This record gives sequence, structure tokens and C-alpha cells, in this order.
Amino acid sequence: PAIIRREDYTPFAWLVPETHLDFELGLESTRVTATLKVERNPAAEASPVLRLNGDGLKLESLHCDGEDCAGWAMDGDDLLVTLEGDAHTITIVTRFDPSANSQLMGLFASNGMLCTQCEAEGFRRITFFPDRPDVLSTYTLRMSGPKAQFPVLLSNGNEVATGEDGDNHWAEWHDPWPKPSYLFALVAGQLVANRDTFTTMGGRRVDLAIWVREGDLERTDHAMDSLKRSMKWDEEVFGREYDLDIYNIVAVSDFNMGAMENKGLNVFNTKYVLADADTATDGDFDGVEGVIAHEYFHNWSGNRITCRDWFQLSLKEGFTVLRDQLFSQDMGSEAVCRIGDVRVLRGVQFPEDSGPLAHPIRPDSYREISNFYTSTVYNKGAEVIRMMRSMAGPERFRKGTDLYFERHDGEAATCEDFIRAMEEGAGLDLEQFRLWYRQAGTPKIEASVLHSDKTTLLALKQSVPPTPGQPDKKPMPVPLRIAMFDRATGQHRGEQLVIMDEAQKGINFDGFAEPPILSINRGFTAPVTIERDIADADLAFLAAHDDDPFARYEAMQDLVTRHLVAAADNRLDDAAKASAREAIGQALANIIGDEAVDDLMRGELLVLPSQTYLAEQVLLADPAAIHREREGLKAWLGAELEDLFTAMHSRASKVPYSLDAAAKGARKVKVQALVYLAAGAPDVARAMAWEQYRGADNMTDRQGALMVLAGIDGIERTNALLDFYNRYEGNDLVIDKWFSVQAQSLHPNAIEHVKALADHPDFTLKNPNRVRSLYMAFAANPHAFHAASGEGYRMIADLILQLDPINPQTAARFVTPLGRWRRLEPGRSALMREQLERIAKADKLSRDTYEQVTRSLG
Ligand code: DPP
Ligand code: ZN
Repeated sequence: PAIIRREDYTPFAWLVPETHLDFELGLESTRVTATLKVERNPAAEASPVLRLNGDGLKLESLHCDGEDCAGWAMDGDDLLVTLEGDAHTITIVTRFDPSANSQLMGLFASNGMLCTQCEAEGFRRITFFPDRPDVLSTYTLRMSGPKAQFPVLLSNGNEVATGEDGDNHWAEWHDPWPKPSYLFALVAGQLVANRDTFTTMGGRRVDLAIWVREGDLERTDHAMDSLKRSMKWDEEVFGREYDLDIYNIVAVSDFNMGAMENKGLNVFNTKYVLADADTATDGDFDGVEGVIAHEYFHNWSGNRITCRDWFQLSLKEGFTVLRDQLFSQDMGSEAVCRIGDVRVLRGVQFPEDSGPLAHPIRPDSYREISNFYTSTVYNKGAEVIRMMRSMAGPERFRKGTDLYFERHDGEAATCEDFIRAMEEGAGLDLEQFRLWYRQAGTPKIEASVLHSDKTTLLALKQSVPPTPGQPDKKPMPVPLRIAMFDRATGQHRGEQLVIMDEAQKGINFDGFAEPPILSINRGFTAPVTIERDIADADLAFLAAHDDDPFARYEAMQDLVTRHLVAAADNRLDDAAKASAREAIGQALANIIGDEAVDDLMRGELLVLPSQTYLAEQVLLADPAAIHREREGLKAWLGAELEDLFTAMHSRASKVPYSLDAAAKGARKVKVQALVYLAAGAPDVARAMAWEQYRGADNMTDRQGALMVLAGIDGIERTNALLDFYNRYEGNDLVIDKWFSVQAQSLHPNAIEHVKALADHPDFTLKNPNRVRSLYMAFAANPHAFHAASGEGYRMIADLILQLDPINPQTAARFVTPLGRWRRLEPGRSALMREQLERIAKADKLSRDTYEQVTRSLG
């Protein structure tokens, strides 16, 4: 497959001002008549050839200006039409079988309904079209089909006419806003709506509807509430108002992504719509709120201003992730949201940035764009814009975004356009900052405090590691919020924002009698790793006293990380290990007893650094050693602090269920207590978890208890898993949890359990949520996936080979865990590599999987 390069961009030779689509809908056969008004693009180099992209389409007929079309040819899957004049009308008829579309791109069938997914290049599976984001067109659509089968017919924009014709009915929709083809959507099926309204700041009344299958209606209130709050927040914080009279959201259970921001008609994975206390955890509720907001915010950052080409994806995704993060921060706890965002960044993006798939937030080339919907483009992209916000401050940042929205409304823009608007609107000099768009890799900052007499020097060093195709890097501007704590008072004298933009830099401080304690990258102002020269006792001090909650969390993480990395590397003798554990135990005991901390934050402070994060800290990781030490510490803490954990659990158990912060916090620390106790006092934990399971009146408590029980042998394990299945049989999203809990379990036989679950009648490769619930969970299971025999790696490779012909986009996502081979100890490294090579040798691989496997081996 060909490599597509950013530098090769050229504007399209033709404009498509109007697109008319006529769908004759059927689950097994749908016929599409597309009528395109095309005219020469005065801004592009002229070409008589109109390239219309296709993917697996069969052309039934083609007309130019109503006549048989003389000059056409196929070029692979694309249709090339040669045109003499400056303006023409092209009519194209295609027909296909949506029920056979297992890729879930284009028009596909899900549970008897029809729906579309067109981003990035799915529209070309519906009709021949210039399927690229810089071709904006006004869409008018007519669809018709059996009324009994498809009572609800939806598309973008406004419904302009409906009618009946025997057993069939039809609807016409018109979207007044020109848009690229990837934002096109159509839904037809048996759906019911939760309806509400929202009045915009300009006084427009918007009819809101969330469409689901009949039995799911009662689980849509949280999504509706989140939508209304998003609309209001975007008006208040970014000055953005909604621009149509209706806003529809449809939930579908077969979906590759989380959700899709099609203009006026969002299509969502049910996972990010449905939530109630009995079936959704607190994390699920937050996920619904965040994704509803994200897709809504795209209406401005993505739809009104879209991307010129797919290399600019972070223009809409990075910015929109930042917008949804700021929204969630305002709706809940700022510190807890920030910690959660950073955990995702470190757990997914940092490993990506240090592995074979590393790429800048604005990539330079790809074979298959679906592979670039990555944590780098999304989460690091958000961090890059957040840094601009930190440097400008919220008011000036708003001036920058105002200018961007005003200047580029209605356009297909570039990252460079955004940067320029920020420079002018926010008054920032971003010359050197542009490196963040070009360079991959996570910068490392080394910090040490040098003190003599009364002068103090903070010495900073920056390095950006080499990544594939980028051996040499330049220093980038890294904004770091810093505070120095005075040992005499236990306080700092105010924080400052340091822009570290060189390879080396020194900053002087006066007036400290003793060397101060450094608190750096407070609030995580920059997506970098920090190596600071600091004593464990000082980390313990910051973990107990830092007034920046993120820095406090960070100190605690650092304290534990250092210990576990040294222990896994066999660098600690028994005495050193014992004293480090004592220090960590003391710090955790302080946190458990600190009345100034709320439970939501306490829950964060109690989380041990993840296996992935720990593995990232060393060049060649031994997953077994890391797992052994991490579990060993957990067990020691669980035994040592048994009384404190038991008391915390019993205190938190008295808080009744609600969605307020105190109650969510209580549920979080309850699970934490069980997790530690399960490791250190399993008999106590088993009894407590079983009681929590049986008494649960919400999914957070129930799933938390189930997770703990699933890792401990005993009759309670069997009973809880059986009860959970019977209780929720038929509810796909909850049964997904049942699969995940077992696949992720610490149980020694997890591999055998996963094999058995793959044969369970409820398992299917056709549903991406179900596949992920079993195998993504398994690939994240540190002891099972990394079994020394290589069995775990083989299972993931088998899955990729089986899934690739069915759903390549989802299959390719499973290559990432195997791509870590270069960062593992030699034995496992060879076993992983062997599996990648086995996949590479397969007869026929999708472009998606081929690209990921070759990059991973490269
Ligand atoms: N629907 C996906 C998202 O919102 C891709 N645009 O991120
Ligand atoms: Zn998005």
C-alpha cells in the first residue's frame, strides 16, 4: 500500500458545491443515487480528470449532465471521470449489502437498524466521491424504505419533507452547512427518543433527542443532562453557540470508535450514552459526560472549522480533547480530573512516544489514516494546546480561540492556522513552540537544586529522545510551574512559570538558609518526564504537604516508583527494601488519616503506579519482576495497614449512593481498601468483598467487589461471577464488564479463563466492544499477557489474524501491545517479535494491520 505524505498536499481540482443523495434502504441491499454538482476549483491547478474515491463499490450506472458518460475509467477502487467544461452534473448509482459490512465503515447494519460511520474514509464505501476533508459540499438527502423496519429516518441538518408510499415511507433532509463527506450520517431503524430542548444564548430553541432501542430509554437521562451542560458551558467559556434547530444523538451497539460528531446527528457507541446506577460505574458516568461534551464541542472545533487534510487531525482532536477536559474539570474536581488525564497520557501516550509507532501530533506520513487516531494526536495534542493556555493565561487564550473561530469559520484549516491565530490573538511568540508539532518523543527534564551558603541554583537540562525517522531533536519550550519549599517554614513563597527552552538552564533563588525542596511541573503544565534529584524524605514531605494537589499526587507516585523500579532491578537488599516500605506505609497512613483531603482525591493518592508506567521507567523491563514487586508491596501494605483499610472501608460504606463528589469518593476508597486487603489479608478481603457484592445498590460497588473476588480463589469467586452473569444477561454493556473482569484478573489461571471465554456463546468477533472487553483487558493483564511461555503473545497474534478480515481497524489496534518488544527483557522480547513476524507472513493483511506490524518490526 502506498505511503501518503503531508508535504504532497495539493488542493482538489474540482469543487462540489451541492450533493444530492437518494437512498433506497434495505438491510441486505441498499441502492444509492448520488448527484454531484461539480465545477472547476479556481484555486487549484486545473485538471480535466475528476477523481472520485471508492472502496469496494460496484458502479451500476454513471451519467454526466444526464447523458451516458463517455470518458471514465477505474483506477484501482477509484472512479476517474474526464470532463470537458467548467461545470457539470454527475449522477452515480451504486448498490451494496450493508449486512455484509463487518468493518463498520460506511453504511452498516447493527441490530436490525442501518447507520453510517464515515470518518475518516468511510463515505467512499457508500458512493464514489472526492472523499477528502477539504471538499466541502451542501448535502440534500432523500431516503426511503419499509416503514415497519425503519420507522425512524434521520440524517444531518433539518428534516424538510416526509411521506408514505404503501408499506414504504420516505424523508428528505437538508443540511444548510457545507461539510466534508466524513461528517455525513444517516440512521434508519426502530428507535425511541428521550427529548428535551435547549435555548441558546442567541435565543434559538433547539430540539434535542437521544435515540436508543426501546428498553434503553430509562438509561439516557445522564447523557441528556450532560448535553445540555455542554451546550451552556461552550457558550460561557468559549463563546460558541449551536447553529441548527435540532441536535440528534443515536446510540448503536456495534461501533469501532467511542462516538462520531456528524453534523447535527452524532452517532454514539452505546457505552457513551447509556448509564444508570444499576448498570454503570462512576467511571462510566464520567465517560458519558466527557464524550457527549467532546462530540458536541466538535460542532465548532471540527465541523464549522474542519481539517484541510488528515495530517491536521490534531487540529480538531487535540483542541476538542482539551475543551472536553476543561469542561469536565469545571463540572467536577479540577485536581482529580487532571490526575486522570495525566494517567491516560502516561499509560498510553508515553509508551506510544517511546515505541516503534511514535509520531508527532501532526504526522508526516501514513498508509492508513485510521491508525493515526492515536493517543498522541488526541491526548498529547490536547497537552500542546494546554501549554499555550498556560503560557497565555485563560483570558488571552480565549482571545486566541476567538480569533481562530472568527477567521477560519467555514474553512478546512491547518494546525499552522491555529498557531498563527494563537500568536496574534493571544499575543504569544510560538516560533520555537512549533517544534511540538514536528517532533515526536517525550522530552525529559532533569532538575537538581544546588545550594551553597545563601544562594540556590535550580539547574535544568532538557533532552528529547530519538524516535523512528527523527534521530536528532532540538530543545523545545517547556512551561514548568515551579515552587521551592522552605524547610524552615514548610511553605513556599509563591510559584512561578519557568519556560525551559534550552538544552540547559539555571535559575537563581535567594534567601534560603537550607536547600529548599523542589516542587516542579505543578499541575502537570508540560507533557514531559521529570528526573529530579531529591531525597525520599523530601518526596514524603511533598506527598504530605504540597499545596498543589497534582504535585502531591506526583510526589507519592515518585516515592513508590523509585522503590519499585529499584526493587524489580534487584538493587535493594532486605534492609533497604524494609525501610523503603516503611516510608511508603507511613505516607499512605498519613493520606488515609488526612481529614483535609476529600475521598475522591484520597482515592487518587492511594493508587499505586501502574505496571505500564513502571515498565516505562527502565530500558529493558522484566514484567514478571515488576509484577512481583508491585504485588509484594501491595501485600505488605495491605497486611501492615489492615486496620486502617478496614476502618476506611467501613466508614465509606455508610455513605449512601448518590452522584455527588463525597459519595463517589467513598466508593472509590472502598475499592482501594479492598484491593490492598485482597493482596495482604485475602481472607478478610474475600469476606468484605462478598458482603459488598451482595449488598451493592450500584455498579461501582458491585463491579469493584467482583473484580477483587475474581482474583481470589474460593466459592465466593464462583458465586459472584455466576450471580453477575445471571443478573445482567442480555445487557451487552454489563456483560462486557463480566468478560473484562475475568480477563484482567490477578487469578493465576487467567489465561485459561480467557481461552474458555473466547468459546462462550456470548463472545463474538463481530462486536468491537465485546472483542475489546475480552482481549484489550487481557493485553493489559500484566501477569497473563506476559506469561513467560509466550502464550499470551500468541493469543493476541491469533486474535489479530482472525479479526483482520472481519474488522481491520479494530484488529490493528491489538498490534500495539506486541510492538513493545524492544523494551522487554531478551526472552520475552524474542517471543513477542516472533508473533509479529508470524502476523507479517500472513497471506493477506489489511492495510491497517500491515502498516502497524511493519512499523512495529521496523
Ligand atoms: N469520533 C471521533 C472523535 O470524536 C473521531 N472524530 O474523536
Ligand atoms: Zn474527537
